[in-house]
Amino acid sequence: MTQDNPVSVSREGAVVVLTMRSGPVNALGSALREALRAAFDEAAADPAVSAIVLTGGGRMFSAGADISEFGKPQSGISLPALLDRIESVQKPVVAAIHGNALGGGLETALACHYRVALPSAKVGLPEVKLGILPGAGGTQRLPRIVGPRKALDVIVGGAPIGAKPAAEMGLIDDLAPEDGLVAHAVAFAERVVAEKRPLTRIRDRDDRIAEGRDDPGLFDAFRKENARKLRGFEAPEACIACIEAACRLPFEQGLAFEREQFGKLVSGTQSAAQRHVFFAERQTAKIPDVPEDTAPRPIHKVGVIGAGTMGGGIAMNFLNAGIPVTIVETRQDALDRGLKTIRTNYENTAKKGRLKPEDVETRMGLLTPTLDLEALRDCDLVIEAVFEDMGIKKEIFSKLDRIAKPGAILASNTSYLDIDAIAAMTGRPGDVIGMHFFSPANVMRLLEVVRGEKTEKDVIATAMQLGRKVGKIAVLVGVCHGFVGNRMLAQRQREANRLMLEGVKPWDVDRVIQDFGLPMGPFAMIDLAGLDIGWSRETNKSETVRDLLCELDRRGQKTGAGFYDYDASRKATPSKVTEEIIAKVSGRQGVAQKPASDGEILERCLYPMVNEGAKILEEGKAIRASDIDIVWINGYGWPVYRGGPMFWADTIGLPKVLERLRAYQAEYGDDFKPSALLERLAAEGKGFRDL
Ligand code: 3H9
Repeated sequence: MTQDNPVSVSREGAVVVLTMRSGPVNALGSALREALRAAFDEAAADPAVSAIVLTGGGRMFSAGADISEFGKPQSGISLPALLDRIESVQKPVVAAIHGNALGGGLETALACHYRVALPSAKVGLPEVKLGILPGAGGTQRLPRIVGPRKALDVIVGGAPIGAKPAAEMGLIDDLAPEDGLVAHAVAFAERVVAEKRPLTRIRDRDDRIAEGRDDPGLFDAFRKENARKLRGFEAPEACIACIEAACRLPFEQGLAFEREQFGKLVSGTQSAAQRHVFFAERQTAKIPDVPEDTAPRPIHKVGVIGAGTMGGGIAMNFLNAGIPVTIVETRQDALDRGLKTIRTNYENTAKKGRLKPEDVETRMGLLTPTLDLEALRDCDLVIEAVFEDMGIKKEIFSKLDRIAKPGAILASNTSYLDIDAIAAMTGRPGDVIGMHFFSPANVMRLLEVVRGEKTEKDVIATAMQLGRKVGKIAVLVGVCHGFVGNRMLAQRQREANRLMLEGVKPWDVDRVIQDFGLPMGPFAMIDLAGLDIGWSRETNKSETVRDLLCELDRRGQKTGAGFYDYDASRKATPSKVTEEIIAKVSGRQGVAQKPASDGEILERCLYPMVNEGAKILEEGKAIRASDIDIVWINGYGWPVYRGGPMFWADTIGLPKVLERLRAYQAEYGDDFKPSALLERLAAEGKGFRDL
């Protein structure tokens, strides 16, 4: 075998050990598949070989099919055909699993006759998260070994499971000591040979799938239970149908059904979108002018200024990761309230069984509350999270400049304001950065890291890595009003408002946006956030619908009414009062009343966002279009199966988006003026994907 062979072969007595060695995750690309076929053929034909152990080199067994090959013409043996070959070998084949066996990786292990794993290993079928289903027999073999009920959880849920619970389910035959996987698997194989155990092929089992035949209602019950979570996605239903087929059809027919469903999904838009998101998430970590080996600054202690909703949520991220936090407030009652909220959050998590009761105390023990800004002296990172007032922020940063130790990173959680102006209040603008968390900050995955004009590269590297460490997806953005997410959101909110004044009901706008797949529409979102953000009776002249609603104390969900009326369980119903106010305001402003179709509502709300995204790219405020997609998916709940606004625009075709923007520009003016980048890409027949 040549040195480049992605399968290395060694012998332990009469047992052959085949080790996959391909890239960081042993993705089962064509070269690896071909090499495996050759190695299995050779070992099967060699009379001196009594059994075969298949294992992975490097960090894991295998992360599955090579996702980057989807959508391209297939070369070499297909994965299902390879697995057929492995399963039909007339000698025991034992998979030895460490790290991960995911997707096609686990399917490969399921085609082996036995599976041995390290207790630390994880196995799973996460294909559904890529908009596909396990297409190499996973939907047919897994139910035959764990039963359809558990198979539904594993395949439709997509979350990996630890080797120990997998062993309890019968998915893993034996657990090996952490330091001796291959030796253990070889001994296991030798035992199987010595005991002359018959070859066990999962395809031949049907005891576990009887459960699905006896109780076919279990599938509909599962559909019902998960309807809300699965809304809009195509792959989960196909997964369920395949598991149903596994219970109903002979193995080969079930496989054929799976193959057909897989083919439909893999060539569809949803899967393309979800695969785009997979790679886009990983791209966010790559910053062209900040080398990957840039040494981050050590962060052992974090300071948070402000114990309100944002400050408390931000602090929790670090406490969860075991990093001590000093939290500062100006008043004792505010500090007490903030601490109480954090504790209640932890206690509620513990009540749900997702946190051990003793961990509540461990985490609270890492938190130091204080009214004294000077207490931030020994922090490596300080995050300011007070309300959005430039004057106050400037004052805080000039104080921090005096207090913080040299080299400490000074961050602002501002969601709109100019980081450069804030940095200019210090004698160390290179240490200043934006870290914009999204509410609730302990839950939402997005972190916009805002790079100022003078921010040092190691400060950027630190913020990005720390974000990942606390479980966020960090996206680097530039300084501009609202950064990437809120800057684009403002476009949608403006157009939603215009539609409303033209007589389209807020609930109709919300319905269209929700049907598109976002968790809520623009008006429901304002009701949730509170209509009175930035409003005060004294300063507002009562001209907008929002002002008038606030004056009636309709300030959103928290007051039981906003654009909608809310009952005690916060269920929203359309409001006559709101309708009257809208009619009054639009009459006063002389806005022509005009109905809009659902299609028009969608275009008018979302195309200006795409256009703004293009401007953001033009101005270099985001590194790549896919970063914008990640912001919208993780910060605002953009449906992952639509791949983010920029990917979505590509699926529509930029010439069409451009044509509609021009039409709306002719009617409504330059709010719809297409960006130069959009014009150029459309003219060149390109998409954002080509940038
Ligand atoms: C499947 O199996 C279909 C079959 O059922 C049917 C076929 C017919 N392919 O995530 P990381 C890259 S579908 C290609 O940073 P970690 C990744 O992009 C597959 N590339 O590492 C990255 O590249 P770069 C079902 C892949 O340690 C590098 O490897 N399987 C694949 O944080 C390192 O990855 C899955 O959905 C792949 N399958 O996490 C599992 N996987 O360095 C997908 C990774 O250029 N993978 N790459 O940025 C994962 O969830 C994580 O990679 C894993 C490791 C947890 C394994």
